[in-house]
Amino acid sequence: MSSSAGTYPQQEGHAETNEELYQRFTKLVSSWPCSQALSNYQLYCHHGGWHGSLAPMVGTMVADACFAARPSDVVVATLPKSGTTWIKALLYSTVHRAEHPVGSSDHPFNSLGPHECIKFFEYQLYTGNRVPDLDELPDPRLFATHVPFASLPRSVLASGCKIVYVCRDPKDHLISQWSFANKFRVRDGLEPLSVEAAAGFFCDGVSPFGPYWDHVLGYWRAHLAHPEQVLFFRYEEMSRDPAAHVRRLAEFVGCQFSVEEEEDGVVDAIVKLCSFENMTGLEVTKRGKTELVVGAVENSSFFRRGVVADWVNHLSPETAGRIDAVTEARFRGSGLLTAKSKNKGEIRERGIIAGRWSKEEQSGDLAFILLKLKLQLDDDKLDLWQDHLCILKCLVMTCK
Ligand code: PPS
Repeated sequence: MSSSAGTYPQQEGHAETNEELYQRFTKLVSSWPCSQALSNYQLYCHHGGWHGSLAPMVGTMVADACFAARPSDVVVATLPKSGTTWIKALLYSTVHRAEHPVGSSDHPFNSLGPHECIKFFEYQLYTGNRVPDLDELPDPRLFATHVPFASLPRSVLASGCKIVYVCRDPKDHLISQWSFANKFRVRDGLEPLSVEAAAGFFCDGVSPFGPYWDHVLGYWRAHLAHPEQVLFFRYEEMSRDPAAHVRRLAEFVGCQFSVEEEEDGVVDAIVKLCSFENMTGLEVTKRGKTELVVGAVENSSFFRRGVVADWVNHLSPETAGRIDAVTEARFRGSGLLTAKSKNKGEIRERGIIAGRWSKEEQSGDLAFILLKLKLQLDDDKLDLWQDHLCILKCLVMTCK
């Protein structure tokens, strides 16, 4: 992909160079309030809303000004630490399965990480005074972004192109973000943040591309209004039934699996290829790096544990309760908190909070939990194991 050395017309009679465009936006973002908070970078606050570090915010504005979307484009949108790497891998391997069959010795994943296969507007494409020439990319072009719905490049919305959003339980998102930020804080000679301090910033909305709740609600509402344009996945549901999500993803972007492909096990092969276990074993994950505007990041940093409800190992019940209370208050009435379909074979939508506690569970009634497990084991085996394992862990932590 080449970078145009051209100019961007700011207004009639004046052509702004790319460098001037970047300088103008850098000056603007630098004038906004900022705070380090839950990051290893200064996070700038835009219109009292979202928080991002300087270069990606500038890149976002340049993308807004210069990116020309096509209706056939697909944009992956996520908060950081919500399953971006995973959905990029699933989308890329699904869309490109004809020219890159899963299992082929020259599959791109043998030499490129998912972030190289599907690039971020604000971290990779619109960086370093460049306005890339993306016209030469074949259809469908695949892009990614962490920005809130309202800050998407305007042409994305106008073109009607597809958006694939993934959200994650806020507590797991926080723990993943906190671990990631601390790694870089230590590298940069900063004190690591305590998890309680991180949770405090998070609840105040000062987290990368946060507030979390505004980000999720923005895409959720867009999904409700335009389900054919915005697909909404949850990390927890993807973990429960990745194959159903791969099928849904393929259907959404218009490349359904044929009967032959189904019979040949292509869906399961994609799930396996993109699984945490497989991806972490690849040489490119172990030794490769991805160039981002904030610096080169080791590919291994995008993988940590890859499980649902790891928050129980880090958050006290009080802190978890505080985050859940904010989530319940912010998401009440949105439809994001409630459980939906129970039909076999369909993607089942459940509340956004992983390891949700019922009244009995909150009061720590172990007998009730075990009884419920016994009664419902056949029907809801996986869900219950997942949820109740968390609760039991919490009880053990509380008893300690
Ligand atoms: S980033 O930096 O925004 O791209 O990070 P992101 O990929 O959104 O989130 C990283 C978390 O996702 C987990 N992960 C995966 N889970 C399941 N399957 C696969 N293939 C996978 N790849 C990455 C990763 O481990 C991070 O979660 P935590 O909870 O920290 O383990």
